[in-house]
Amino acid sequence: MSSSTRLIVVSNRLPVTLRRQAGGWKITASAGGLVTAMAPMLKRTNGLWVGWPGEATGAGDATRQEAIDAWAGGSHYVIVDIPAKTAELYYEGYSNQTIWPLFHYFPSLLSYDPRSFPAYKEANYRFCKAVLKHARPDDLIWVHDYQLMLLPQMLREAMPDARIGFFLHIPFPSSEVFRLLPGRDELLQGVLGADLIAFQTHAHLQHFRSALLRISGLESQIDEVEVGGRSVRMEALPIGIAPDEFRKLLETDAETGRYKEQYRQRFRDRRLLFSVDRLDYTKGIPERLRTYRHLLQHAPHLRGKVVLVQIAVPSRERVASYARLRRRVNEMVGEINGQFSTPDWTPVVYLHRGVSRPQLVALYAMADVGWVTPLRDGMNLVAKEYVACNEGHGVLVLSELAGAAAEMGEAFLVNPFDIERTAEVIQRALDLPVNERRERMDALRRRVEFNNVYKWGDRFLQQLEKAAASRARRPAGQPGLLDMRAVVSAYQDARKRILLLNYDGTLAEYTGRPEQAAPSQPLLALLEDLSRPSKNYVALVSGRRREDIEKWFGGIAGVYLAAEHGAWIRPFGSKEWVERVQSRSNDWKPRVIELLEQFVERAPGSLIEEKEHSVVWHYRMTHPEFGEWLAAELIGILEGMLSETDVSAVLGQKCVEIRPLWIHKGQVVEEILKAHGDADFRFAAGDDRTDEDMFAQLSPEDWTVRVGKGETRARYYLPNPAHVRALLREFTAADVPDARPASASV
Ligand code: GDG
Repeated sequence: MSSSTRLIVVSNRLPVTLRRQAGGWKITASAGGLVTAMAPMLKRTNGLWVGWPGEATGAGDATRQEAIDAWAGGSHYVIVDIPAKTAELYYEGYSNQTIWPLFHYFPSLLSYDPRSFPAYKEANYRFCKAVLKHARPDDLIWVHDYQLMLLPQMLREAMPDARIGFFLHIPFPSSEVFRLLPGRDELLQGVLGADLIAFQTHAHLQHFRSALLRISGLESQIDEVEVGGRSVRMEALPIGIAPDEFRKLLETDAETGRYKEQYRQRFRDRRLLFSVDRLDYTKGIPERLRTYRHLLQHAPHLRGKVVLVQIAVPSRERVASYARLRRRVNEMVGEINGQFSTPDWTPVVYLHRGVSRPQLVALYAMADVGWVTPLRDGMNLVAKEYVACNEGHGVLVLSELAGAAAEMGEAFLVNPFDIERTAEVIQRALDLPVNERRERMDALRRRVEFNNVYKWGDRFLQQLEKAAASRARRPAGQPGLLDMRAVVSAYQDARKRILLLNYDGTLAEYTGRPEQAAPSQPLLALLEDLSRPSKNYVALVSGRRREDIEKWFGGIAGVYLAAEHGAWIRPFGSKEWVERVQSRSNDWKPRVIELLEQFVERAPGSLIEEKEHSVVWHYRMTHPEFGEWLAAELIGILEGMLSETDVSAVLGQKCVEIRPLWIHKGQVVEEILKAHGDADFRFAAGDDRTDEDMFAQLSPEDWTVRVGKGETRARYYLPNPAHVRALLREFTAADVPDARPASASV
């Protein structure tokens, strides 16, 4: 980060609590991984934290902001006030009863009040205004989590050049689940306002990409998506903990030491199973209790020998599903203790409240099993904290549905819904020889220490700076209308020219059926004229079948032809086609065609086009909305079906094309540029997603032209193929200033 860069953190809650007290305000800082990670960066950059104070009263009372500034020694905390009713609908409503259950795969717990989305918008807007009041052009703005998904775009509209990053702490669900969300399109557009969007795991990132495609029709690359003439980077950046803080407590804190000794005595003859969670239905507490009951029933020798300490920190108590959960957990604990307790043994020690850090750390250190089995979790820091604090004798039993599972392979991974298997695994963990326990724990500890929260924060900001810098280098905003005079003059001045032209939708209008789009005589003459000057290298880069391209354009000598997106080429000056094939396996084709046939039946008027290396489903002739809807469904099915292959499905202009990943127009352009890198005029025109691969090979100074509307990385646009033909005609006229070209009537 450069010295003038300042960090602005925006999160739903400010990391402080404010209570009114006689003569002023009582302010206490909250602890937690995020605060720990942000603190050094905020300090280093003299940064700001913008957030809502939650329950605190005192909106409009200036003494509150003054008190917090005095406490922080400067204006480091910016309070966002939200009126009570809006706050309820925004926070308890849309955030915690709509987004939260859905993103954690609990659609049955989703409840949606139509007033809550406008309130969510309003709350996001209040955050936006607060940020705008303080933001400077050089700042890095880091927006956190699901409560603020509209904020990046709101900020982008107000500050088009701002550097904005977004991190989602919770899972991003499969697009099948995400599509159930009222407000889904706005939320996607909202986060796309950022330069960098980061997730806890690759799986979440993939789900997000799939939602972009299936809900917004946006194609993305592995880590990038084009939107509104900008590119947005996407990353998986798993959050870590601050291991030093835990180590410090263990090594030097007397209170922690006392608790450790106390627990050592208390659990002397027993094995300690330990869980700590917010009391949330995603954390799998009832399932854990059921598993424990099963264990005690089926492994009677463990009775009296194990204790489960379950800490459940009260959370969101005003939401009905949480109140129900609380009752359910109380009942279950009562039942288990009622059934199995003896005068000197209680199987479950249940605390419905938080404990102090020293107590928590002492329990982590002593526990024989860290039982961390959420039904779904973005990351789960408890798993990492347990590993950081344990003395090496313990075993981590971790849900495979927590984001942490992706990095913690040495844990015993379980499916928490499978009670019998999980109970077996707990038993195995208890029986595991001590050296194996140590080996696993050491490997885990090394990773937790290495991938700590400081690295996570640094990495996020580095990536954000990079993403914003590459946006700034790109020409700003939407493509501008191509200035004919400027391009013709550049063409005229050039010593060597490359012209890369797509055919359908670029040189010729679309027709109902692909075979009806044969080029007109004047168009052929125009291409002939264009390719005549010796300094011109004209390439026709099409996705069509080789037969079509050969039949239609084979007669024009000097033109380079590429068919099937470059699977076949006819180089400059050659009459022979070359097959640029790296793998001949077309095994996937019959299965795909079988599927497409079902889609043809469902959408009368649609049709299948089979090429040598690809297959296309065209739906131009179907009902437009139904066609789009089916195309999204088809892509979703194909994504799963082809996940193990190098074949992918791409949305084209009213078609879905299925082809090997290695075939794309970018490759053709790369080869042409390699051979003719000295060309000082480079022009490319195309109209659909497959042409973006062409544009990607060219640099910002080149003449890249998108034909028609749509997301593009091209610098310019032209409204339709007639304009492209008119431009090419101008080119040919520029070469023969005094003579009208033969193709003047195209
Ligand atoms: C969200 C995502 C993601 C808990 N009880 C006590 C206590 N804690 C502390 C733990 C830990 C934190 O609370 C809980 O963090 P988690 O990661 O487990 O869960 P969420 O609150 O749901 O957080 C989650 C996280 O964001 C970060 O990105 O991992 O997936 O849902 O630090 O130590 N601390 C004290 N007493 C307690 O009783 N002192």
